[in-house]
Amino acid sequence: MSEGPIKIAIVGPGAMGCLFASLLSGDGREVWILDHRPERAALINERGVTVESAGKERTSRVRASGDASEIGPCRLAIFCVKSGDTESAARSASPLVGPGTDALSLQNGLGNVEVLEAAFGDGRTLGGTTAQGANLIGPGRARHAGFGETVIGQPGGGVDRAEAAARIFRECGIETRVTDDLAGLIWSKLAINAAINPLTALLNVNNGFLAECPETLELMRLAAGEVKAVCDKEGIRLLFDDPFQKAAAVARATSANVSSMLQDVRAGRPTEIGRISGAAAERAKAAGLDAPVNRALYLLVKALERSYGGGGGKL
Ligand code: KPL
Repeated sequence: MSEGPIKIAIVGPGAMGCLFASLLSGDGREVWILDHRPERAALINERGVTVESAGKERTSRVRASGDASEIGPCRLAIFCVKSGDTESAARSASPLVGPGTDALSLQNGLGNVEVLEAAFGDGRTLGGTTAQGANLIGPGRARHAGFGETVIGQPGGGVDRAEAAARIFRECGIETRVTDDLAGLIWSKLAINAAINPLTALLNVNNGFLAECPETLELMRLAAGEVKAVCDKEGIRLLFDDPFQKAAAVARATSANVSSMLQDVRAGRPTEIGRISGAAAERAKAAGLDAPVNRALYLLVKALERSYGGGGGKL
């Protein structure tokens, strides 16, 4: 890739996509959003991306396009689409990925890095998690709802490419660390999401409610425990000893947050339940274990999606 400004593409203009586009913009970096809806891309080109944070608004000059070949190869292609859309997003994003590109998934759930590897080949992908939180409040507009560490790892071990990507994030003031255990990182986030997201979506409550209610605490304990049992059997090291206690602490720390899954339900969008509770239940089955709570949460959220998706109709 030629020398010049660092070119970064964000794949997906949702809450996290807008937040990262805004955080990474500036200082001569060329930040693009790849948006499959050309009319929204046109709006972002006209108005930029605006993020509200602690009562202040910041508008950043970010370019957007519905056509990845207009953007061309980037230093980083950061996937922020819903995990159910990773495959189709990877197909349309392929012109973003050249010899000097790292395709980085910052998505929830299992399987995203594997989809990117299948699309772009070994040695081109990175995975990560972020404790940053955001809510979408309009096209190209997000509210920064939570602050915290972003962690990046690379599949197959080593940290050189992850460290280079983390350096770009840190230069933009984004608190970022690198791990040499990407599987442990992804499964640790999965345990938290499996304990929090479906319950908030089903009960229509903020994260904090779950940590105050004895019944939801018990369901969180069971869901997180099932994820830990898979990890113990498969030799995956979680970042904490007790995923239930960690999930309860995250629910308390993000008590005012509307989880990403509840945001999807409120917006009438498909959720990421298949890559969270569904994937946890499948991996448990493959390991010869039962995960009845994750399976039930998966089925309940799928039924909820159908109720607003035109299947049964809401009363
Ligand atoms: O990652 C999250 C999400 O909403 O997807 C949590 C940790 C639950 C914070 O809201």
